[in-house]
Amino acid sequence: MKKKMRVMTERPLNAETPIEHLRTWITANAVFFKRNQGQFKDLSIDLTDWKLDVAGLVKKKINLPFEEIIRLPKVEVADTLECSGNSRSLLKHKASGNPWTIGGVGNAVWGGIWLKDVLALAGLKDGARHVSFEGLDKPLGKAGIKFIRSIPIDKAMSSTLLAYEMNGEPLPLEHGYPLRALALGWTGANCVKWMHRIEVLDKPYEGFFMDKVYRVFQKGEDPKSGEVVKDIQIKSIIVEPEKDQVLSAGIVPVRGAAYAGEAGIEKVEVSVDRGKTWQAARLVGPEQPYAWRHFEFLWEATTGGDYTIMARATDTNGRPQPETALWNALGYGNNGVREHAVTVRIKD
Ligand SMILES: Nc1nc2c(c(=O)[nH]1)N[C@H]1C(S)=C(S)[C@@H](COP(=O)(O)O)O[C@H]1N2
Ligand SMILES: [Mo]
Repeated sequence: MKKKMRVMTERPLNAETPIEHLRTWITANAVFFKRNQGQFKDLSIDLTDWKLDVAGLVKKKINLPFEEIIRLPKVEVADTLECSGNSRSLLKHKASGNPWTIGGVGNAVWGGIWLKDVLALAGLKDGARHVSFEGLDKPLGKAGIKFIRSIPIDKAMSSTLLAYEMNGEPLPLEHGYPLRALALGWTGANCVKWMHRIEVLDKPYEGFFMDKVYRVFQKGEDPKSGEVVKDIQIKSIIVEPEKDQVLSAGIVPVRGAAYAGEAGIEKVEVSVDRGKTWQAARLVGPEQPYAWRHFEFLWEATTGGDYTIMARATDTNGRPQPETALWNALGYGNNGVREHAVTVRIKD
């Protein structure tokens, strides 16, 4: 029996994908990680009165019913989505937030339309610099904080999708039905779900989810002084064998996935001696922009004992995965080689 998702919080739902479901290139919708700031389960979205509003620095404000969205040219693209906080619990020094292990990531083929086609219908005014997305989920707390995020205009015009399908199915409610933004290769926070409003702005949107969180800063610093979390940084995860597994001597396949956001994967190397020596892994499976690449290394384990396995990826811009992650107060972007080491035992 395949394992169910690892639920971290029930309301709102935050749950990660079990490792064994990270072994396929496509992550099935049912086990795809779920990350929510607010409640959505009681949202009743009726397509007949749903509309996408486009406002702000546009020549003509528009609102598009769903039938018009699906009449625009359809594209299908793969995109590996990762929560900024993924692997947080593997950091050596604790950081606050959901205790993700490695399952806050998944790869899907998304069907939808290019954001640039929608912006072209409205027409951009001079001074358009950012595009904000607003979700329909329940605003948070007494202040009624809405999930609103903005991305720079270049990203919006070059490689941002508005998705209404996920792996060939209508976008599931948990993943943002009926429409979500997908800034391809960028972390989940930039990919607003249950989207119903786009506003074109002259500067980044100011609000809780832009200024207080999803920024890289140190303890005691003003969150706003830190960089906004944008593109996914190079990383690799080992999905087989699993930590603490006891294995027989012989050929032990070491498998995993590597991803680098907007960049591709050039190579992955594997070490079975805690990083002393490295050998090339074979890249396997589909190779597509914005999508992870799986790798495999057949390790000949001859002698019994404990072994620490590590993987190290390099992206197509020649940037290597860092040996240890850059620590920050909210524990974002843990992509350290050492933090992702897996220790196993080979039986004598
Ligand atoms: N409206 C809305 N969009 C949202 C969120 C949210 O809480 N509300 N969470 C974001 C975060 S932090 C992540 S990691 C992704 C998770 O997408 P998933 O649940 O489809 O995997 O959605 C993003 N979009
Ligand atoms: Mo996230």
